[in-house]
Amino acid sequence: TPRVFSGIQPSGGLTLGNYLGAIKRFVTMQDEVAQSIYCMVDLHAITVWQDPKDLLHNTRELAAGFIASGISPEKSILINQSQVPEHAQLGWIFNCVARMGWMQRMTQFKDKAGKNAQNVSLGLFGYPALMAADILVYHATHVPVGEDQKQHLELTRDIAAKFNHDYGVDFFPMTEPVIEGAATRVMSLRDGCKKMSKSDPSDASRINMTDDADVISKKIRKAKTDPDGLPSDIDGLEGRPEARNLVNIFAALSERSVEDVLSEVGGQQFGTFKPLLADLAVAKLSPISGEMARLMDDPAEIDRILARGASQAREITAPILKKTYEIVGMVGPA
Ligand code: AQP
Repeated sequence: TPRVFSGIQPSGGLTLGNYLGAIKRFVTMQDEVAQSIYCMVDLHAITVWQDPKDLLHNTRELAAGFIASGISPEKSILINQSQVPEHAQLGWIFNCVARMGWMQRMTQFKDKAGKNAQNVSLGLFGYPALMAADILVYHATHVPVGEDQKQHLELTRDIAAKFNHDYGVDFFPMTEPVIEGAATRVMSLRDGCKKMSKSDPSDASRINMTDDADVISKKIRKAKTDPDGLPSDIDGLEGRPEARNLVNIFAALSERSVEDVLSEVGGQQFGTFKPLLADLAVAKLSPISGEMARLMDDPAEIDRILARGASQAREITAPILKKTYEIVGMVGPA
């Protein structure tokens, strides 16, 4: 039976990229499959420095963002990674399955390490092995993600296949990525060739889920564009990454196809289109940020939801870890 798992790092506030590329799909999938698990991956977040106060705040705010976006703790299991220890336990085993050469090819590592590869944490290098454990400790079959995670999901399959092969078992499933829709790669508002990211030093590059209506409108008004008007078909977006990005965002927010949107707005100047986009973004995002703020007034309730999620999760992860230990030849969890 299909089982869905996905996670987001509490490494900052949620962005429109996280919402359109991941969370929106999480919400629809919770009704399509029998079981879905959504995770705040705090162990991943600390692969780069996080101020402890910020990490704690961002983890709770991310949980609030999930719930405010429509993920129901009754329908899905909502967890914080460090509260389910089997993630890290299986992660260690996968550190011993994954090969250095595989990790060195990961473009996210290369991007994040930059020229500084000797000075980043060992955890950042091993990130994809822990991510494989996050998924496989549930035997998850489907993982909704943005385009940027495709390579890590291929690595997850490589790890599962090598484990199964080395130990002569058919234990871990081959997980399918689910990468769908107009906004699988939302780009920076300042540079149409760069991903919108919570850790981009420029706040103007992204829309945060907690931005108010004025800030959203201002950021969209100031978003980089080219001098031409909007084309009436997709071919006209060729070589125009900023125009494509704004149209993709419009399509994803309004749940229409890019073709359909262009048939309506084709011919408009950005001076006309941007206010339409801003109004749409405010209409879709304000109810979510309002609900997030309301939930954040009661952090103890968020903690209770996460504690309940962790105990539901461990009913799945503990037997899978136990079986893994048996396969590997370990005496087993005490
Ligand atoms: N710009 C994006 N467009 C579409 N999807 C995106 N995702 C992230 N950015 C975009 C998707 O959101 C999920 C969670 O991502 P993450 O928080 O685990 O890490 P990330 O991909 O590294 O996201 P950020 O915002 O760029 O965080 P930082 O700046 O901390 O690295 C994933 O499914 C991702 O595809």
